[in-house]
This record gives sequence, structure tokens and C-alpha cells, in this order.
Amino acid sequence: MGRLRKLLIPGVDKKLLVRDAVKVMPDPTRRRFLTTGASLGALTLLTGCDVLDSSSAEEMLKKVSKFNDAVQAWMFNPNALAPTFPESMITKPFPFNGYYDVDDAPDIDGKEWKLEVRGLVDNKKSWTLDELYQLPQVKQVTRHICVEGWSAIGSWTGTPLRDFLKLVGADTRAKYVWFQCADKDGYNSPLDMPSALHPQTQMSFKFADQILPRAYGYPMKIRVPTKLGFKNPKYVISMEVTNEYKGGYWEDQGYNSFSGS
Ligand SMILES: Nc1nc2c(c(=O)[nH]1)N[C@H]1C(S)=C(S)[C@@H](COP(=O)(O)O)O[C@H]1N2
Ligand SMILES: [Mo]
Repeated sequence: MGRLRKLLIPGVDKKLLVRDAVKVMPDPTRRRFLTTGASLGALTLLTGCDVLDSSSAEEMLKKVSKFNDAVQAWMFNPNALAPTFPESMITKPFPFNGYYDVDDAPDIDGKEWKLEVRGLVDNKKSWTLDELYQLPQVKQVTRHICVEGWSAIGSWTGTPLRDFLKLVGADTRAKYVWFQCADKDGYNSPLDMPSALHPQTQMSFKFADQILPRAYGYPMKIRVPTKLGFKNPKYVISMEVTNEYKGGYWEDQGYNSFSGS
């Protein structure tokens, strides 16, 4: 009781909120939530509530206590679609996030940049940006959710990753697609193959109809709307199809690699 009272005052204690959410969750969901990381971001993903203020924290707890089979289906079904939104709901300005300030973000020359494709693929070629821009693209307005508990709606345009994997002859029975990025101290992230083949997972080249700005990952990011933000690598320089779990920047610091639907 003391804990709950502590939560309901303004200024939400995020750690306590996750603990309380776990407590009020119906049982099968609770076990699965715990095995997939039990993060504030996952709660945001599942309830649609941002919890940076106390009224939405209360709202979140209410929703969590009513979790049912539908929520579970969304959380554990690799084919479930992430919600899409009208363009009028796009968050402006869209936040930048990285483990450094925006001034230290990679400053990539698009003429020099190449995407290296390696591992279990028939065609181990490096792709120039011009070549990638020739591929068919689609636009999606989806919600980006950071593990820290904030979220924002944005519009990303690019090529479905599954189309690209098909084009390069990837062995889609492999376990992962592993991405490496250009950040100065490195950034990488493994994506499980079902999520890589998810129809909404995208190699994004544009944000809000403009060439992807430097802040958001120029020249290419991998947009995975069914996963938390840290599973959406920006400034990607290589992708490797592999059966080996190679770890990732945040995954190695204890964040659950599944982190999403
Ligand atoms: N290369 C790279 N990708 C990254 C990160 C990063 O630091 N470096 N941060 C991740 C995290 S935690 C988030 S929330 C999103 C932020 O994306 P945005 O700047 O487009 O909002 O990028 C993800 N991808
Ligand atoms: Mo994040």
C-alpha cells in the first residue's frame, strides 16, 4: 500500500511503477512479461500510456490489471501489426536519442557510405545509397517507444527489410540479422529473424518525407515498430545474417534482446 501511494504522487518512480505493474498483472501475462525483460518501455508498448506524469501512470496500472489474451497475442505473436496513425498525430519536434549528444552523432558522407551485406546470404555485396534508393519504398506512421518510458509518433519511409533479404538471397532459416552502426564507440543490435521478416520492419531512408536527417540515422536506420527504440539501429553500416548471437550495445548491458512483440 505504501508503495502504491508513493506512485500516485506527481513525479513517477519508474522502477516502482514496473514492480507495481507486475503485481497487478494477471498471471500468464506476468510470467511472460518477466521473461521478456519487464521494462517500462514494454509497458508503454503494451498499454499505449506514457508514464512521465502520475495521471498516465494510474491509467497504465488500470490497463495492466485488465490485461487479457488479446494483449498477450500482441506481445508474443510475431505477425501482429504495430498500430499506425494519421499524419496529424506525428510528434513535433521528434526527439533525438543516442548514448551521446546530437552533435556527436555520426556525420556520414552518403557518397562514400556503403551497406555491407554478409553472412548467410547468396549475394554478399556492398550497396551504395543510390542503389538502395532504387528499391520500392513504403511509408509508415508508427509509434517509437524508448525503454526509458517516452514515446513519439513519426513517419518513416523505406524498403521492407524482408523484400531486401529476399533480394540478397538471405537464408531466412538463420536465427538473426545483426546490424552494425557507425557510432564512434560502436553500436550494434541483433534482430531475431521473425522480426526481420515482419511486414512492418523497414530499411528507412526518409523521415517525415525528407531524406533521413543526421539526428535520426542518416543514411539508413532499421525501423522495427514492434520493438523498443534501442532495437531500431541508426547509421547502419553492415548487416549480417547469422545463427550466432552476437550481442548488442544495450543488450550487453542487460536489456532483453527480445524487447517487443
Ligand atoms: N546507432 C545508434 N542507433 C540507435 C541508438 C544509438 O545510440 N546509436 N539509440 C537507440 C535508442 S535507445 C533510441 S530510443 C532510438 C532513438 O532514435 P531517434 O533519435 O530517431 O529518436 O535510436 C536507437 N538506435
Ligand atoms: Mo531508447
